[in-house]
Amino acid sequence: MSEYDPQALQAKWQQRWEEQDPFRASEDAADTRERRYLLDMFPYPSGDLHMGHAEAFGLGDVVARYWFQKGYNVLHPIGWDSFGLPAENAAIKRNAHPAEWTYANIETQAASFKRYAISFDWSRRLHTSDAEYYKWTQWLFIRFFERGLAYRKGGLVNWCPNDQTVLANEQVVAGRCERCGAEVVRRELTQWYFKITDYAQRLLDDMEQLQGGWPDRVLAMQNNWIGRSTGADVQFEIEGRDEPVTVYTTRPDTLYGATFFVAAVDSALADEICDDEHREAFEAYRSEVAKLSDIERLSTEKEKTGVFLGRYAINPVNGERIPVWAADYVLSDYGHGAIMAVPAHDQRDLDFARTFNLPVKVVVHTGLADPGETGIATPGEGELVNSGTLDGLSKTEAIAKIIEVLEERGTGTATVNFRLRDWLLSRQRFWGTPIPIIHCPDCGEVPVPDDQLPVTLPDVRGEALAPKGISPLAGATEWVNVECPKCGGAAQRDTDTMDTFVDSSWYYLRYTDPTYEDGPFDVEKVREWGPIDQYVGGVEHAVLHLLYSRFFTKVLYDMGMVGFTEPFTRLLNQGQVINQGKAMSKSLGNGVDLGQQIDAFGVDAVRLTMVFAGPPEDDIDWADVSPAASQKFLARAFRVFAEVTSGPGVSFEDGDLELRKFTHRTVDEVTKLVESHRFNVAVARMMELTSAIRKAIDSGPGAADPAVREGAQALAVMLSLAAPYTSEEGWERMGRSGSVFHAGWPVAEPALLVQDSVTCVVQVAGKVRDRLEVSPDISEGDLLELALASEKVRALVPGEPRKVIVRAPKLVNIVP
Ligand code: ANZ
Ligand code: ZN
Repeated sequence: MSEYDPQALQAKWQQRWEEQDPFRASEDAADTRERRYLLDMFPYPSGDLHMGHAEAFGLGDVVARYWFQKGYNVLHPIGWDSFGLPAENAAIKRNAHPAEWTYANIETQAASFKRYAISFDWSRRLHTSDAEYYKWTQWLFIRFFERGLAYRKGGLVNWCPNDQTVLANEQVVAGRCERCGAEVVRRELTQWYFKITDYAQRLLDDMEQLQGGWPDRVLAMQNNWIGRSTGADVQFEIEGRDEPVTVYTTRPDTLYGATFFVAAVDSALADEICDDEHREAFEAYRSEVAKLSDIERLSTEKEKTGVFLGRYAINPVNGERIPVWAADYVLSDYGHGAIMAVPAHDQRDLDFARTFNLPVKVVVHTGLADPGETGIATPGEGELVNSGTLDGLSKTEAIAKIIEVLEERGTGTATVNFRLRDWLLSRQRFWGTPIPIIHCPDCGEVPVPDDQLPVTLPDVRGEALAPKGISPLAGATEWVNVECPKCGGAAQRDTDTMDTFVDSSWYYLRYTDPTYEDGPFDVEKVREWGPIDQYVGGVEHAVLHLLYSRFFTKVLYDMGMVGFTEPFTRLLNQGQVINQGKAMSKSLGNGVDLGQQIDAFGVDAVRLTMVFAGPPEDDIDWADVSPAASQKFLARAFRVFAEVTSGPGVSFEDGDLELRKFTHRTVDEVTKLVESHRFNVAVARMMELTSAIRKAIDSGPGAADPAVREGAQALAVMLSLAAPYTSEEGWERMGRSGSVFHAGWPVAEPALLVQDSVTCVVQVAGKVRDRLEVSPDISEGDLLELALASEKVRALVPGEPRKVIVRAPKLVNIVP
């Protein structure tokens, strides 16, 4: 193998690494090395690894391998998020069990990960669909249930008509199912929820800990999703109803401008207060709306619709009678499901008012034209008018004052509201964690006793899994019918399974000891390893997995099981791999197959291309990068390693000073670049070092010079982060024993980083007039200033020069 042959290197080293198992985290108590925990979001086993995996895991591996080189005790585990719909759909199609497809794909992916040389600790592998894992998902569910954090309620839920299952709000993207893209409809169902809303404020507050460690955009997305707003709850009497009705408003200052009242058409309130005369129209309208998605309901484009309910509400501040309407733009599950409408200052209310000819009353003078005429609401700052004692106040002053008044009279209070809803976790599908609850006609919801966990899935396969709107588990009568654990009477198991996001909300804790039998995780070990120092994954999880995991961690903290409140200290969101400017897709025919790329260019070239393409957060357009060029570079580095002729014991101090300085400067820079995740620039520096060594071999001190060995060794270690096969082979060729992976990160000697000065020639009209000693990295501006300040130059160029040419650091030419 004197020529660079990536496929041969892969065959050779993959086998050796399999034997050596080089990346085990140490649990030895005597091992005092600092611990670091790096985690890539675990994969879903759909088919083989793809380009997206290659990028995400390739970038994470740069950090992990850097930490190994730095001598940390690194935990870098891998497992599979292996429950979920695609397995079930494949099983229906092939008349098989979802486990067959799932575990076959896991094996395929595991083999590909090994070939792709990610530095995993393979001894910690876990699969969320293993009974020994989901036993603990169930155990956690029961703990949440006992704390009142898992509960069942009826209500309108998001329903995917294609997958025949409910979805959490987080899984509805622009009105469509996050998984299959079908338009989501609403259905009335009784379902299990996690009370994530109890943690809304803490989910916001603790983001403080994540500042700087997480991308700003992810924090902003979570912030928006949680959607905290401050305002007031205001009580309105409804004529002929005993109890007042509460509305939530962020603008209590506009109370005098409320000219009508709206209840969500699908709310119990609307149904209750509609009078006989209007009932027919109301019910017809309600069934029309039931067909719409939330997105359609809230669309500002859509013509406003609604019906008058025949009743009046009383404005608590001025006693005015205002008509009560039902409409779809008010949602039943936000605030209190009813609003006071202030058309002058809220656009949706104004659109509605104009559609139904309702009055518009300006109560904040903003200096803008009358909304009743322009059709443009004025929500901004201004001075209160037509508002009794509030007149003359600013918006902020008026909000404070009116809240005071309302509280005094007992008709309102200051309130904080969150847009976040509870997490709907039941799924009417088979391939998931069974909900460990037994429904007893006498005792109600009874958790399965801990010593009877796990509740394993019954054997259902093929056609029996086809979606029917109820869980396939309901058909497994023997499994469903059980004795009530409390009273012994006839009872039935819950037949829904959990959202797979429950499985992935705690897996990072289990890696610390994936076979632990006394709990979901070993509390001691989590204390030693947690929280995760660096998490790597796609931004598509910004409000799903990342929010749920943060919630779980806080609950576990409250249970005394973990000592931290945030699971992921730092988060890296890699970009996407796209092709020809577009996301890869079957319909566009622009997919790129990872296996083919590896066959054509070798693992290292593909990995290096991923790392070199640009900043890790940016998308990589595969049409713009060149794995062939990466391969060429690796061949050049390989030849350098192969040509080193001085022995391993040689003293570097005797080496060529210029090359030594170059090497140490590169080490210094690459270290900083890797630390700050500018991996692409780090690769560029390694390429420059490779050229410098090449030059030293060919036209400098020659291959036998100790500086050549020093540079080549440093290069091999640094390059091992992105190109493990080439580096490992190079290391062996240079006669080094042991793996390059644990060779230790090179350390730059400060003495070799000091830059000497360079001589700069200063010309006036092309003739040399002066020489200056300057720093080699002087800026053009500074250099010109120095040159113009030279006495010899000033004598010849008294005024403004006509023209200057600056070539820092070596030349300045001035034309007087
Ligand atoms: C009167 C008002 C006047 C409002 C005004 C706004 C501007 P955020 O900020 O999202 O919390 N609202 C309350 N409950 C609603 C529901 N169930 N469905 C639809 N809209 C609802 O929004 C709070 C504002 O949204 C509330 O303040 C209310 O309209 C409306 F010049 O009350 B406001
Ligand atoms: Zn019972």
